[in-house]
Order: sequence, then structure tokens, then C-alpha cells
Amino acid sequence: MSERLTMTAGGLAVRLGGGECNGARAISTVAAFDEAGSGAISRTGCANCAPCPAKSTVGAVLPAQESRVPTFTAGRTFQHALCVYPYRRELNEAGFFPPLGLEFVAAVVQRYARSLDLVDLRMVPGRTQSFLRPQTDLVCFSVNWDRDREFLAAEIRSVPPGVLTVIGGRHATEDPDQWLTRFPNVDAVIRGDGEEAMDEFCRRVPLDRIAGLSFRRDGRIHHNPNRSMGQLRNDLYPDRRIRRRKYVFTIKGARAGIGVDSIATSRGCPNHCTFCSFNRNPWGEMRRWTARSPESVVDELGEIKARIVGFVDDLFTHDMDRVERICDLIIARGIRKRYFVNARLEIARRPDVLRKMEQAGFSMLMLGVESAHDKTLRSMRKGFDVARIRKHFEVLRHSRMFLHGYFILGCIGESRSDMLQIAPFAHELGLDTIALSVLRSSPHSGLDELVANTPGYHVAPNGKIYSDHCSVEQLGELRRRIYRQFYTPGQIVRIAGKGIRNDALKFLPNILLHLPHIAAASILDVWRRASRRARKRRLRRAGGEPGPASHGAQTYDPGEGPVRAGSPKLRAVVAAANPRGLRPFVYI
Ligand code: B12
Ligand code: SF4
Repeated sequence: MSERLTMTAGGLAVRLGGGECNGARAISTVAAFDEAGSGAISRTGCANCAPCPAKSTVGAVLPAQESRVPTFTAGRTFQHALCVYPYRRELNEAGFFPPLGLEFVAAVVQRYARSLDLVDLRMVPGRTQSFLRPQTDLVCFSVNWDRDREFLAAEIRSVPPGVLTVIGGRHATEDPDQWLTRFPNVDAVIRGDGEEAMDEFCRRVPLDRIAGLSFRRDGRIHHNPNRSMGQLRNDLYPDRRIRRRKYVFTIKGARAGIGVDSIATSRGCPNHCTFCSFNRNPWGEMRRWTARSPESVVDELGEIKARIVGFVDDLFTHDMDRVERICDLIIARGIRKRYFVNARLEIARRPDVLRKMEQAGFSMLMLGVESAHDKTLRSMRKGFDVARIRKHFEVLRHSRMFLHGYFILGCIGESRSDMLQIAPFAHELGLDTIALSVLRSSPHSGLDELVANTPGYHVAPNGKIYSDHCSVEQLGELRRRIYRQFYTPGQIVRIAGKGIRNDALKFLPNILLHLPHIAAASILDVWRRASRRARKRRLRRAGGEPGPASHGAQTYDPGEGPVRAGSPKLRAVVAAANPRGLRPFVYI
């Protein structure tokens, strides 16, 4: 039991090794949930400290009459809630986005807790334990990514038994059993969008009536039916005053001095592009598009201090009349920021709204173009063809906003020369920047079946799709080649020109101030990448040259230390990462 805990609500503190324990009060919190309805959580009490009254109740459901917190103050279910983003870093360098999903959940919990702390472990030193208070009776973890596994597990385990522990987020949603089985101190997993379920949880709705909840009862794990997404609430958005640090734009991990924030104004997407998971929840159901009112969105924007704001909506531009109203309100309230948004090419049909977006401060449209070929666009069910793309860009290319195009590499049926059309096509359209992703099979996308029915195509263990004529490694090489073809000196000049036209370069002085840090971080990054590539080359040589249909060479966590050819460690790493017995692969 944590030595950091120093008091209990019921005065049943037990001093241990210089620390004190709130186990007795923690039992009461769990028991009070039993009392609230049929939703008994079967783990009550604690197994740790010999003299503690909590110990005797381990494994039993505490009878309601033994509850030591008989009454709840209306609307104040918890004494202190702690919300944790339990990661140390993001996969890529764009780790400067706030944990918005957790902040939405915190906005709900805040209404039921006397006090609340939200910690983003990427931003603050310390671990979950350091933020627990004696009166902490609820801990919420946002489990979004399958990375930093050991750290994540240690954080979850560090919450003392008896403190109600709830986890949610995309990764937790994919396999709720795993979290309830592996972590005996986790009381519940909330699957999918968390606000409504968390609200019911805090209001002590009986556990078996909370849609989207997985929990343990009578030693068994129960999964309630899924929750379909309801209408988004206009009165609910993150309270940014609880942040401990400012989020700033970072380049290769170095802080560049420009405040960045994100905002989520709508969820879901009504389109059916086969490769995309934005339009589905993790169990494959369509997420219908639902949005907050323009007034609510602009109220939130008014509270944001950062100068650059990313709209993380799956599809912000689905309702262009709503976009127009948001722009009008931003202009009327004199809010001056820079925004970037995901958009579909069809927005070109509303040049009037495009102009308003420019006036309101929208600076970048991130557009899914995906491919330069009709056959691919058709099979992706993208909803437009190459001729239509060209037509839309006749309008879009006159915009002052930066045009960023997403393309997918390795689409089924595309040859290497088909893929090499991306850079010339992007130049022709007038795109300013591009990003290339390798096609991945995400659950429920239907891509797994398509691959199975297409001879010569395979899914790598990490979900990337590759083929006999283009391995994952070759796709990586192709990606670098296309970037080189696209980002020519002429293109850089074009980007700078647009930056001058739309005033984006006014951020340059801030970046220049931080240049020494950025330069040092970039050198470090180049060095790290080079040594990673060298290590991969060594491994590839050690494991034999991969054939054309292979994924390439096995990578391993750099923290694991050197792996020698044929060593038991290498075999273990290969076996663990390659459960389907496929040939070794490489991540790009
Ligand atoms: C911003 C963003 C990022 C940021 C990170 C932001 C951050 N720190 O959270 C950056 C740019 C770093 C990023 C990187 C990546 N991303 Co990203 N990203 C997004 C994006 C656009 C928005 C996320 C967001 O803020 N959503 C809005 C909030 C409100 O929703 P939410 O996070 O899902 O939270 C809700 C629930 O999950 C739940 N919830 C969350 N936490 C908790 C906690 C509790 C206790 C409870 C009860 C509930 C709960 O309730 C919340 C409110 O309803 C999404 C797409 C999207 N629109 O969601 C993709 C998305 C999440 N990213 C995705 C991917 C694939 C990646 C990368 C792997 C891409 C890559 N190859 O580099 C990397 C991985 C990063 C890493 N950590 O390792 C995928 C994930 C797919 C999947 N099935 O897992 C998404 C869905 C996009 C997609 N369809 O491809 N990403
Ligand atoms: S790619 Fe865009 S339009 Fe298509 S389903 Fe995904 S979010 Fe919707």
C-alpha cells in the first residue's frame, strides 16, 4: 500500500513504515457503489497490510450496511479524482497535443468530485503515485496507445487497491478483458466515447445498466452492451485551467515556443472509405456524425490561449453551413488564432465558405486525396475519381490556406510505377505539402478479407499491407523517394511564398529564438535514426537477406540492448513479434 497516503476520511488511518494508509476509506468508496444499486464490484478491500481492517474483506462483497461512507453529498461523489495520461512520449515527434479525450472525461468527473487533478506524464516529472493524495478515491487512466507497455502497466498497478480505478480510451476499448484480467486493481473499463458512461458511473447508476461498461462482479467479467454515440453536449468541453503545463509546438522534441492546442467539435463521419477507422468505433459500428453547436465551439475557442489550434474532428467540414456559422462567430468575437482542419475535397463546392474560413484564421486544410488512380479510389469507396479531384483543386488551389494532401502507399492493385505518380500528381494539383502512409489493415475495415482474396498481398503483423512486388521495406524506400521527388527546392520556395501570403511566417521569430535547441534536437534525431538504420542493417545481415515477399528485417526496442545473430534473444524477439510465423519484418 502506498506510503504516500497520509490520512483517511473515516479516521481509520494505519501508519506503516513511515506512511499512512487510507484502505478503510477506500473500502467504503467501493462498498458505496454496491449500495448504489446492483452494481457490486466484487473486489473490495486490500491484501497488503497486516493490521489494516481492509485486509479481512479481500475477495468478498462488503455488505452495504458496513459501508463507512453512508451518504454522498449531492453532486459530490468523490473527494479527490486523479486523471492520468500514462505515457512518457508519443510515437512520432508530434507529442505536443494535449490528451483531449481524457480532458473531456475530466470535465465530467469534475462535476462529481470535490477536487480533481489531471496529469500528463509526458509533460510533468513524476509518476502516478506522486499525485495520489490521501483522499484520492478515483483514478482514471486514458489508455489510447499500445506502447510504453511496461511503464503503462506499472502506472496502473501503482494505484493502491481500494481506490476506484477506471480506464478508458481507444486501446483499452479494443480488449477490455485484458485490463480487467491483468490488473486486479482495475474496477471498470469504459469502452468508446467516455463522457456519458462516466457521467452515469459518477451518478452511481447501477453498473449493469451503464452501456459501454465492462466490470468485474462475483469474480467474473461482465460486458454491458455497447453505447452508441448520442448527441454531443454543448455545455461540455475541457477545462484548460487544470493543465499543469502549456502545450507548445515541438520540433524533434525541442520546444519551439509557440502555443498549440486542439479542439474536438464533432465526432464520426458518414462516409465509408474502406481503409479508414475514423467512421467506426473500435468494435466496427458506424459512428454517425454528431456535432456541437457553433456557439459552443466558439465559446471554447475563446477560452483557448494558444495561437495555433488543431481541429481533431474526424470530419470537421461535413456541414458547411455550420462551418460558415463558426467562422462568422469567430470573426464577430474578434478571436485571432490560426487553425488547421481535416476536410474532404468537396468543400471546394463552397468557395464562399472557403473565403470566410480564410478570414476567420483557418490556415491549413488537410485533405484526403489518397491516390492518383481511379481503380484505387473506386476500390477504396472514396466517393470521387481523379477527374473530380482535378476539378476540386481548380478552386482549392486559389486559396490562401496551406493545402496538405494525404496519400496512401501500397494500395491493393497499385504497382511501384503507379505509386511513383503521387509526387507529379500532387504538384499538378497545387498541393503545398503531402504526407504518405502505408496502407494498414485496421479492424472492421474489410481490408483483411480483401487481402485474403487478392493473390500476392499479405498483412504484416503490425497491420501494414505489403505485396510480393513490394515488401514493407521497399514501401519505406518508395516513401522516401516520393518525398524527395515532391519536396524540391521549387516546392520549398512555393511553401515559403504561401507562408508570406497567409501571414504564417510571423511565427518565424519565435522559432528562431529557439533555434539552438531545435538544431541540437535535430542533430540528435539524425544521429538516432542513423544508428537505428545501422542496427537494422546489422540485424538483416545477421538474419540473412530477405526475399522479395518478406517484410524486411526484425526491429526491436532500442532499450533491449544488443541482439546477436542466432542468439536465443534474437529468436525470442522474432517469435514474440512474429506470432503468425511470417518472415521477419521491419517497421517504417
Ligand atoms: C491528435 C491525434 C494524434 C496526436 C496525439 C494526441 C494525443 N496525445 O492524444 C498525434 C499526432 C501525436 C497522433 C499520433 C498517432 N496517431 Co493519432 N490521432 C489523433 C486524432 C486526430 C485526435 C485524437 C483526439 O484528440 N480525439 C478526440 C477525443 C475527444 O477522442 P478520444 O481521444 O478517442 O477520447 C475519447 C475516448 O477514447 C474515451 N477516453 C479516452 N480516454 C479516456 C479515459 C477514461 C478514464 C475514459 C472513461 C474514457 C476515455 O473518451 C474520450 C471522449 O469521448 C485521432 C483521430 C480522432 N479524431 O480521434 C487520431 C488517431 C487516434 N490516431 C491514430 C493513429 C494510428 C496514430 C499513430 C499510430 C499514427 C502513426 N503511425 O504515427 C500515432 C501514434 C501516437 C502514439 N502515441 O504512439 C488512429 C488510432 C487508430 C486506432 N484504432 O488505434 C486515430 C483514431 C486516427 C485514425 N483513424 O487513423 N495522433
Ligand atoms: S477518409 Fe475521411 S471521409 Fe473517408 S471515412 Fe475516413 S474520415 Fe470519413
